[in-house]
Amino acid sequence: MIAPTRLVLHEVTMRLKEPFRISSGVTETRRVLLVELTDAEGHTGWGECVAGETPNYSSETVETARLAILQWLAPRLVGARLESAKKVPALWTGAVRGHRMAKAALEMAAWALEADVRQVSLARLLGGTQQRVPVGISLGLQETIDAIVRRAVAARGDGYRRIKIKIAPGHDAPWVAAVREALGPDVPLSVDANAAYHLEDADELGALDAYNLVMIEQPLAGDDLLRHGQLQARLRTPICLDESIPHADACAAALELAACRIVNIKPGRVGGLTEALRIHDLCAAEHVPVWCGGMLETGIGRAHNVALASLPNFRLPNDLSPSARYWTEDIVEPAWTMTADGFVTVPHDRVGLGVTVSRDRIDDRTTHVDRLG
Ligand code: OSB
Ligand code: MG
Repeated sequence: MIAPTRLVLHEVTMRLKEPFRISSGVTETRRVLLVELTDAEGHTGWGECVAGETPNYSSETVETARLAILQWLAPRLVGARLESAKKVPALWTGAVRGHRMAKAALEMAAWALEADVRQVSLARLLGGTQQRVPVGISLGLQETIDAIVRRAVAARGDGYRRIKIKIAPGHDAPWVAAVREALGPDVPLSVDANAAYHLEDADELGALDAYNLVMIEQPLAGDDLLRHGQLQARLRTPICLDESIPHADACAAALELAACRIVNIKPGRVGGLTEALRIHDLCAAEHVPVWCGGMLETGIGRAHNVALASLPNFRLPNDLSPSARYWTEDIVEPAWTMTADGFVTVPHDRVGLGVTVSRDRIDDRTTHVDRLG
């Protein structure tokens, strides 16, 4: 049973160690909404909203998420009594369309609250089975081929088990060729276009078949499953969908259309962990491997992602880089780390998120607070 009575919405500002550029925009500083849910007994659950400052990855932003949370979502959650966090999405069914990143921040906080109430790890509560999960790195677009090659080689040295580079028109085949050449033939390498191409670019994308890539992530528009199916039929390299999978039904449609052979699950993108579990189970039944993507999360969102990635069908390296890759100082303790051979340990033996949220560090970075209840 969970019965949240109070919500605090903290907005913190976190400066990335290095700007992160994708085909549609660049992030230098993250403004992050953190959800703190508590019940009358003092149990706590934290969630993080992955919406960005601008609507370049998704239509949601920090401001739309704040509005949705305060105006429509939290009033239905705070004061509710629910059998489990799995029942949270039903509070909003029909009444609130979309706003999945806003929903996810609350829903994930509810899962963390339930783990605290039950005194189990979030990983166990979700049904996670893996003791450690493999980590891949996502490298942003660089100014020069030399710069991306240097970063890829450094990442290999750090032990990452898969290296992904962002691509965009004008930053593709020659860049991928140089990275593949520098890494050698066997290092798992993938690319992510963040929806920058059109089906008319199929020849350019087909040229990437030469580089033995694990996958091409989200080549076409997020709402274009049909053309992803047409493109996949022309490529040897598996397509992985990210932006195109906002919920389990879209995933089912993608698989029916053979629009991808791999699925990137981000709980923050799909409305939370309940929907992420549905996508996981659907893909497992269809023998389609999944992996957990990242949204430059703080240690709180990362904790949820690590717990989710411990489920059995997460069979490819996940974008779960250690805290130190992004932040001078994370807001959880201990910071998230990676072993020399590229794994993150799942904290099955600790209650809840498996890390302690540092209230002092949050307070130091807080620019705005809203309260309900
Ligand atoms: O497409 O996976 C993406 C970051 C912001 C927006 C979209 C994406 C990303 C990443 C970052 O690739 C991965 C990470 O958190 O390390
Ligand atoms: Mg992606």
